[in-house]
Amino acid sequence: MDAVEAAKSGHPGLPMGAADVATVLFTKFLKYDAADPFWPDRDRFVLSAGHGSMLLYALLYLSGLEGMTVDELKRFRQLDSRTPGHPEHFMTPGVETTTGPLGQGLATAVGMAMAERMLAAEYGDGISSHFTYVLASDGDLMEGISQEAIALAGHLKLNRLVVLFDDNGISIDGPLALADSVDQPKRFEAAGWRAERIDGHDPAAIAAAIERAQASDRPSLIACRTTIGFGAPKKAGTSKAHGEPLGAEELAGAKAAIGWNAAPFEVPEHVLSAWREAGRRGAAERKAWTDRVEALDPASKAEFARRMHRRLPDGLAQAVAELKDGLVAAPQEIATRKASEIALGAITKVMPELILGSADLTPSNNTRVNNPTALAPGSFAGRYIHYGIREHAMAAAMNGMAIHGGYRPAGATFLVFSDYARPAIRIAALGGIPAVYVFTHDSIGLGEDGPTHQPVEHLAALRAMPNLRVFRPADAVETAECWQLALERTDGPTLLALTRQNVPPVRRAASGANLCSQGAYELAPAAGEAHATIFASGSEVSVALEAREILSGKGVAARVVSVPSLELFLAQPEDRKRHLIGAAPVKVAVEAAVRFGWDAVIGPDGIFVGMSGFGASAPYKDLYRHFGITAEGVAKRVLRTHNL
Ligand SMILES: Cc1ncc(C[n+]2csc(CCOP(=O)(O)OP(=O)(O)O)c2C)c(N)n1
Repeated sequence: MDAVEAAKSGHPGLPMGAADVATVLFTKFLKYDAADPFWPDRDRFVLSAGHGSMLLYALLYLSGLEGMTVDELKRFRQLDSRTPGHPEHFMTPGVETTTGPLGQGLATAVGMAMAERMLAAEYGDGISSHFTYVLASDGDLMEGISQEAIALAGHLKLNRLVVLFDDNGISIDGPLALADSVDQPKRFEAAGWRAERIDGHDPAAIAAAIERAQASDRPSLIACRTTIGFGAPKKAGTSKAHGEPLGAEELAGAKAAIGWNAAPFEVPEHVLSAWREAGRRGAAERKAWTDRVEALDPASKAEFARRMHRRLPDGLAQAVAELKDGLVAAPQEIATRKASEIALGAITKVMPELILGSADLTPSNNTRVNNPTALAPGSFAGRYIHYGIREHAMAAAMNGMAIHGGYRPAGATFLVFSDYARPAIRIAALGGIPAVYVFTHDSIGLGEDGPTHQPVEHLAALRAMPNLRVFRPADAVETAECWQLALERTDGPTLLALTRQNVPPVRRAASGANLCSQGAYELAPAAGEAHATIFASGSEVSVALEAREILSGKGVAARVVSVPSLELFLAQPEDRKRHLIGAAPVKVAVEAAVRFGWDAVIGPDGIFVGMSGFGASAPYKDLYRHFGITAEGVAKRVLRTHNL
């Protein structure tokens, strides 16, 4: 209450309403040790209702987490504080994941619970055995992503996932009844969960329900009936307690109601010491866990540490190098999704932590390689995940697995359906989570499925997202290089946009260096002084090369620059960029997508050969002709502009 008041902004209602639930959980059940918020086998607590962030900060302060001082509480929502408006795991130790966009935390927690069981299947319950608790609000459960997430969790029987639903019947517009009449326990039960309703202000009832949840063979929903803004004389139970400070009068009234006489931000010694003791409860368990890890055989111990620290296996670079040599020696005209499958064939052999999966497009995404076992209900000794047609929960669960530690998730769907996953991709980008998206069918080149399935604006939209790296490799060699770069990255997500259709090999010469690592490189120089530079990505790189040939036949020298990652290229130092863009009078970009973003390379008067609207349904070669994305088309535009 004091912190929200001091910040003159924030949400006091949830912290006040859910304080009883959180207190029982943190002081009696949650396995954690405030001395080490990163202990791998701690219970996870995800505040999915991120707007109630002050609840979490208060809990971390009370538990005695280093760095979470009363001063930080006083700096709630201020620049560079550990107490930002919504919880950010990259800002605040003890915060398990970034939340705020409702529903994300719940779906992320599903991934954490998956990773916990998967690690247990590999290393035993002695190494991985914790619960994942979620505090979710009405808003979390109204969001569509929650349906995807609970269906996945129920199917897999993630029995160590416990959702504490802050069932206060209030959202911003007023009573929930304005817009919702779902029976949440029934909904969860229908998805394979155990569900019950309790009084969320009755500590004994809360404790008993958590005990039942811990013993369940299914994930559990505990609908805790609470009063938002509990204790505030007038605002309690109303949406007025939601998103604004209480105000002096309500604040005084709320404190008086519970006999609280301490000054603002002061916690009486006996209360604080009881909490600090709770914060130390897990110390012995942590020590016992550390001893068990120490007792692992040396190889398992080293491998466990490697994976938890996200260090790549020694064999990865070698595997990619050998693969590239093989591809150059025996060039193949294949789709880049097929090239990705080939790359994964080599990579999965050396990288057991790579967990592939698809949102029900496995045969199209080519993500299932080397015949891995798939996760199944109650069975987690697998390397493959059938997420179902749930792109959004897939991307969020990937975040959870990656943040949990021990796994590098890579999930797949069609590029056009990145829209269905985008909010979770954004969390990965914001939070520096190294997820990999294997998004195939990346342009009109997918052909007959037509414009609903043909991305045109998606590359531009995804490139616009800070800290998301988008790669669109041109052939099998570039695909191998882009996979390597995706896996080498540990500070953010990478998206691979891959073709459905076959593409000719464009990288014919061996190169030890990873030419994709700076986003662009000169693939074919001009014969003599260049009149034109043609930039292209993915499937259009071969179009650019062919155009270069045609132009050469007309006595016009052109060079081709392959741009597997436009934004990575644009982030290079100025002189490198200028050098690669070059001084040719004509600059052309070829990409079967919208122009947006390319002006940074070709300038506003550059020639763009691509799409300006939606695609159409037809065999892909017809579409390329129809939309003028052909070598002849490119050559003609170059010749026309210069009256050559
Ligand atoms: C995806 C998304 N949409 C909208 C919001 C804005 N918002 C924040 S809290 C909230 C609803 C609050 O109701 P509830 O979830 O019941 O939380 P309570 O008021 O009970 O704390 C909304 C719409 C958001 N944070 N995320």
